[in-house]
Amino acid sequence: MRGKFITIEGTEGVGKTTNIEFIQAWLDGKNLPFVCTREPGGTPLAEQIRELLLAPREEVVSSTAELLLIFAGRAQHLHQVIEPVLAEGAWILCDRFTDATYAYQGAGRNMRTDLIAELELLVQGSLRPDLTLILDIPVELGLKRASDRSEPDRFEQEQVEFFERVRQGYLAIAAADPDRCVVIDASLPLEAVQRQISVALEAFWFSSEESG
Ligand code: Z5A
Repeated sequence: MRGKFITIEGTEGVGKTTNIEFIQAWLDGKNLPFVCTREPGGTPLAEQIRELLLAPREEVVSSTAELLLIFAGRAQHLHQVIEPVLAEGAWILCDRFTDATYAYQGAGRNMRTDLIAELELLVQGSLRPDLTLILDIPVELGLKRASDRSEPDRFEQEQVEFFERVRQGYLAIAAADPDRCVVIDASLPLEAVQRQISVALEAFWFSSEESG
């Protein structure tokens, strides 16, 4: 049987990295074979593309160049990792996927979503995540949490208004696709965040067992 494809999303500093460890422990607890991966990245070539995308630079990066680099990395990641792993019956846990493109490039950079949808179709065909956890917090709180980390990358140098659009982009995706997306209130203490994640995972597990 084909594996399941779980993605985790959110704006800056929502706690994806922190909570991925929790989801990995849940998958282990269910004895499910899985691969944890990320975007941009996930293969040597796609990780090189990630470096190109995140590096701060003086040259202004065109939104179209950024979008095409993201989908180039995604095409390689799908071909090398995601598709074969799912076909073998293992699960994929991916830190960001195409919802990030709709949120960051679509809502954040004001790029046309019909163009993003065309690239999505070209690169992914009909493949979509089975479950997406969208960690949501007020932008200012996320930026505060993230501010203690290393030097800001090219995205982290954006203004608050950019991240507000990204946040609203994610909430619109969740509203449009409630069967796949679960919004998690990530502003709460970690234990409360992980309780919500656990409920979402158990509900998903139950429905995938039911559907065979
Ligand atoms: N990007 C894009 O534009 N288009 C695309 O299609 C894709 C990506 C796929 C890199 O992503 C950039 O790529 C991203 C969008 C763009 N740019 N931005 N911004 P990334 O996922 O690698 O980078 P990131 O967003 O900066 O994620 P991160 O580094 O993994 O951070 P995080 O997961 O959101 O947060 P964290 O490191 O787990 O937590 C931050 C801090 O908060 C940390 O000190 C924690 O201990 C603390 N924390 C976490 N949870 C809590 C709670 N509940 N309470 C209190 N403190 C907490």
